[in-house]
Parts: sequence; C-alpha cells; structure tokens
Amino acid sequence: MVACSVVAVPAYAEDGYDLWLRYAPLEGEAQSDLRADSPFANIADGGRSSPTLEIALEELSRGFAGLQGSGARAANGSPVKVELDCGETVGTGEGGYRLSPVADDPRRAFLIAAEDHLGCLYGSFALLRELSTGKRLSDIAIGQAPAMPLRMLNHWDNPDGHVERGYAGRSIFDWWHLPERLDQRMIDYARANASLGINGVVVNNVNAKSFMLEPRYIAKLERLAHAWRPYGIRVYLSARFSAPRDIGGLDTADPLDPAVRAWWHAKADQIYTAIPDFGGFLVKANSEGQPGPQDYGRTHADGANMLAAAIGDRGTVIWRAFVYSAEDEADRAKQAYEEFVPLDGQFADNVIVQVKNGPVDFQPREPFHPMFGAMPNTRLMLEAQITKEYLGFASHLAYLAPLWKEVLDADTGRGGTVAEVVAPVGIAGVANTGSDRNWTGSHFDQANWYAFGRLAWNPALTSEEIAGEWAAQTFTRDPAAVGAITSMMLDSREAVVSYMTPLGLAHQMDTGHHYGPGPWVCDLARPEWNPCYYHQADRSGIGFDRTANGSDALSQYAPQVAAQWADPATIDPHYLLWFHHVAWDDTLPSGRTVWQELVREYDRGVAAVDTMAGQWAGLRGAIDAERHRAVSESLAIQQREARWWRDASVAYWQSLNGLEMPQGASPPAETLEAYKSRSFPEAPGQ
Ligand code: GCW
Repeated sequence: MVACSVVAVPAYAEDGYDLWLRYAPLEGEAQSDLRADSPFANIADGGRSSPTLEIALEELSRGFAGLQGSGARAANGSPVKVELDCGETVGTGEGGYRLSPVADDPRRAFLIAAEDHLGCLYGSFALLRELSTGKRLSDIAIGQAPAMPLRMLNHWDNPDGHVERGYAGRSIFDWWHLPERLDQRMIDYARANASLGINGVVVNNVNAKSFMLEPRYIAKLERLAHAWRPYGIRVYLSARFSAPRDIGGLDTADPLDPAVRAWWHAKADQIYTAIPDFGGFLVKANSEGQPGPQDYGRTHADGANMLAAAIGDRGTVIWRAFVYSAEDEADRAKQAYEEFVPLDGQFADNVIVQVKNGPVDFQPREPFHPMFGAMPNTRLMLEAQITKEYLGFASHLAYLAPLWKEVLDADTGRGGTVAEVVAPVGIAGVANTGSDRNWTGSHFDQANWYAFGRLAWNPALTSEEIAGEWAAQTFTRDPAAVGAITSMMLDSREAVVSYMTPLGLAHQMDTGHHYGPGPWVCDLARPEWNPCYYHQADRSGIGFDRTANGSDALSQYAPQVAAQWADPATIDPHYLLWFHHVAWDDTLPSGRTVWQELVREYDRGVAAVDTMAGQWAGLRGAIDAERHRAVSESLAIQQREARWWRDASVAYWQSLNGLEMPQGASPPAETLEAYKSRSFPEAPGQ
C-alpha cells in the first residue's frame, strides 16, 4: 500500500498559466467534505507503484489541498480516504475508470478503480474535475472509457522555435537545449494533456525538416518521450518524405526503391531502439510543395505502405489527406476525395489516413469532408485545427466546440456519423500552444485546447457541458458567471462565421497570413489561392456552384446527404454559397433577397460581438482583475475588427453588384480602396 501526504499548492498569480487545473478553494460543506489528513492510498495491484501512479497521487494531493483552501483542516469530522484500485477488471478497458463513494462509508471513503495505472491517473483528474465544478464527493459516481484510441495533438512547430499558424508566442519545444535541459513546461504540458486524456503528440510541423530524423534529434526526442511516458503520452514525428535524399545520401526517395526502403527501415530501428513506444510518423506528402511518392509516379498508398513496412507492428503511419495539386484544375474541394477514395483498401493495417474536418481548409464553417464514410476499408482519422488560422487568430474569441460538434455529429449517409466513422481510430488537433504565459495566446483559447481533448475522449459531450465545466474550473464557480461565460462561448463561433464568411462563403481571408478580409484578391498565381475563386461573385450573383451544373462536388456525398444540399431554395442557408451560385436578388425562404440576407448576417455577427463584450464587462468583480482586463482588451479588438470585416466585405460586394445598402443598414465606414490598402506583413504565424 502506498500513501502520501498532502502538499501545499504554490500560489500562482492569475495569469492563466494554471489553465483549468487551478483547484480554487471550495466553499462551505463541499470544502469540509474533503478534509483529508493522509487521504490517498493505492490499495491494489499488489500495492505496486509506478511513475504514473505517483503522478496520480501527487495530483490528488495538490488538488485536494487547493480545493480545501486553508479552512478545511480545522473542520470537524473524520478525514476522507480516497483509494486507488488500479489493477481490477472494471470493464472500462485501457485508460478507463470508475469513480464512486465506497458503499458502506460513502461520506468518508471514495474509490477510483481502473484496469491500469493510466486509468487511475485519468480517474484522478476526473475526480478533481468533478469536485472543481462544485460536485459533492458523495454524489460522484461515474464510469468512463475513451471513445477512441488515438487522441492526439499535432504541433506545427518548427525546430527554430517558430510555429506555423501559431498565435501564442514561440514554440514550447526547446530543441536547442534538449536533451540535456528539459523545460518544466514540458511536464506542465504533459500534465494538462493527461488531464484531458490526450495520449499522442506529434512534436513537429508537417512541413517537416529532414534533419529532425538525425540521431542528435532522436536523442532529444528520447528525453521528451521519457518525460511524457508516465503521463500516457506517446511521441510521434512528422517525417519529410524526401529524407533519404536530404540526409541519407541516396539520390532518390522512390518508395519502391530497395535502398530507400532499407534506409527507412534502419531509421525506424534507430528510433525504436531509443524510444520503444515511439508512436510513428505523420506525413504530409505531395501537398503544397512537399515531396511525396507522386514525385516518382507512385501513389499515396505506395508511400504510406513503404513507411508502414519500416515501422512494422511497432507503430503507425499517419498519412494526411490534405492534398491539392499544383496542376489539377478541378475544384479544390474535390481533390482529396478524388486522389484517396480510389485507394480504399490498399493501405496497410498500420496506416491511418488523416482527413481535415472539411474539404477545403479549416474554415469557420465547411460541410463535413466527403471522404468520411467513403473509405470503409481504410482507417480514417479526423484532423481538426485548434489554432485559429482562419478565425481571427488568438485575437478573436471563438469557442470551437460547436464547429467540431457540427462535423462529429454530421451523418455521412454511409453507415454513421463522422464521430462513428473515426471512433475506431481517433482524432488529431493542430495545437494552439506557445510560449505565452497563458499557453494559448488568450485566456479563452485555452477552452479550445480543453474542448478538443474532452471531445476526443467523448464526442457525445455537448458544447455547453464542456464550456460550463471549463469556465467553472478556469474562472469561477459562481453559477451566474458560469452561465454568462457559457453563453458568450456558445455564440462566439457563429458570430465569427457571420462577420467573416456568412451564408456558406469561405476563404475570404487576406493572402498568406489569413488575417482580416481580402475578398478582392483575385490575381495570385494559382486560382485556388484567391478569395475570388471561393466566392465567384460578379455583377449578377455570388457563390460557388458545386452542383452538377458546376464542379459537381456535391456528388461526392452520399445521395441522401447531397439531396439536402442540392436545391438553393431548401438548403440550410449556412451552406448556400458553398454549394450554389445565386443571383443577388434571388429571394430566400426568409423572404429576403440574397443581398439583404448577407448584409443582415454581417450585422448579426457585429452585434453578437458587442453582446459578448457587454456580457464580459458585466463580469467585472466576478473574475480576477488581470484576466478580466486581458479578455476585455481582446474583445475590444474583436469589436473593431468585426466591423472591419463587415464593412470591407460589404464595400467590395457593392463594387461588384452596384446595389444600395438594404434599408436600415449602415454604409461601410471607409472606402473600398482604404480597406484594400491595409497590409500586415508582420502578422504572426506565417
Ligand atoms: O491550413 C493550411 C495552412 C498551412 C498548413 C496547411 C496544412 C502546415 O495555411 O500553413 O501547413 O494547411 O495543413 O498542411
């Protein structure tokens, strides 16, 4: 039996570093529930300890000490005892857990039961989450198992510390000083991930550098893998397909070339010798200039299977489906499906194909990717973007759970929802972490990291549940404040859609950095780099015709799904301009014309941001001053920039359609030329 004593929690300033793991003191009875002198005991598995279990016990000590505050020690009553039973068959499988008061002494004994030590760690975090949101110990009874095996973060972090599409400072990975020096942030990061059940991390950008496969980097990775192992996190590397040429001294990277195959085999052996539980490789191939098997006339399956053979049953190759070719004139939204679906059934068992949530690229709203459900003989995984490349970076508040839920809950019409299609495999999120003190560039962006992890664990959770539990742990347990914060969060993503890309528009962001409006950009070398390509607007109408009369992207969906979107008169207006080109004066089911509806949506988005700012202002005093001020200042930026988006877009549409502003709508504040002349070469993340 292992027991440990309660340790004091260091008092941090409320600068956001503690994320949702603050363990702020409970009040009243809930607090005295937790009086615990020496409360945590490992009672089973022969009392065998492990680094994972030690972390669980330490977390419980830290959590109970924090939740008790200073008052509880003096409280009356006998101390509560929390027992961890980590080797039982409890029917929850790997990583699962059961939490329950002990039947014959429910107020003073509590049990965390799991089949393995990781389950006990996850169960400990779950218990602390329940307590932190205000549940009484004696009321907590839950059994949980992860919904999918792989719950990963993908970092687009470069070894020089720059983060592609990163808006929270520099990379958290200090490759320069590894392996000798391991930053404490690496531990704090693993702890935060473990609290959500995230169990895999790709440490480098998919636009990868080959030198990260060299032995000196394997040593750095080994140190990280060792530090994260007790937290249940396996490390993965993005691998550049041309590595055998770049660093291997070969003159080809052809996946069918025996020397190339041997090189990767030896590379995998080298990595597995250092890191026996190495997760595997993530590969971006033949996409946006990255090398790949097609450079040698081979297919994606040839490339992926070659790497899969090198790894064998030791790990996994995750092959990205985010491809669009530099020559293909087909609608970009169709290209991934066209390249991958014919390969269904050809990928090796240890290959996963990773598919972005939508067919273009992490827009504020896209229909779900048509590949989901269309490759029944391939292991498909969902890729979501936590960092907000197209949603106002870390400057705009946009809670992304509703975006991900929309995709996860979408019925593919081919044997289940997207969540059901990926459940046997997993989900990856492009991380939003950085060196900023608050980790994510803004306090509310922590909620996106949190929500991603919670949905990967259980996609059936609602956006509202997740927002509520996050707010209670992160800011305050006061129910009125939690209600206000939750309401802000739930409306925030739709607000961004409305002021940036309403009615199914997409990719209207300015070139390169993707910040701010750029609907007038029409002259870039490749058609699909231009916002004009996506809106197809002219004097008479707007929208991308993806019906049979147009690109026919609609036909990539199951017939009953395509049928929902086929008719502009009945389609959900959220997808109207994604699938249809309509006249400005067409009348919509609302009775308004397309032009009136569009302007109305922009105005709705602007007003929604004003509402959020007002709600937050009303929380002054309920939230600590430092974080309240930081969020207020960001919301002021968002209020100004929502107007910028609305006005610049409207001014541009008017330059095409020559229409007056709809009745009651105000004209843009500045001229179109003034909006066009703005430029931001210094925007982060490029
Ligand atoms: O969203 C786009 C980004 C690129 C990114 C690419 C990808 C890592 O603009 O920065 O590259 O997608 O997903 O590969």
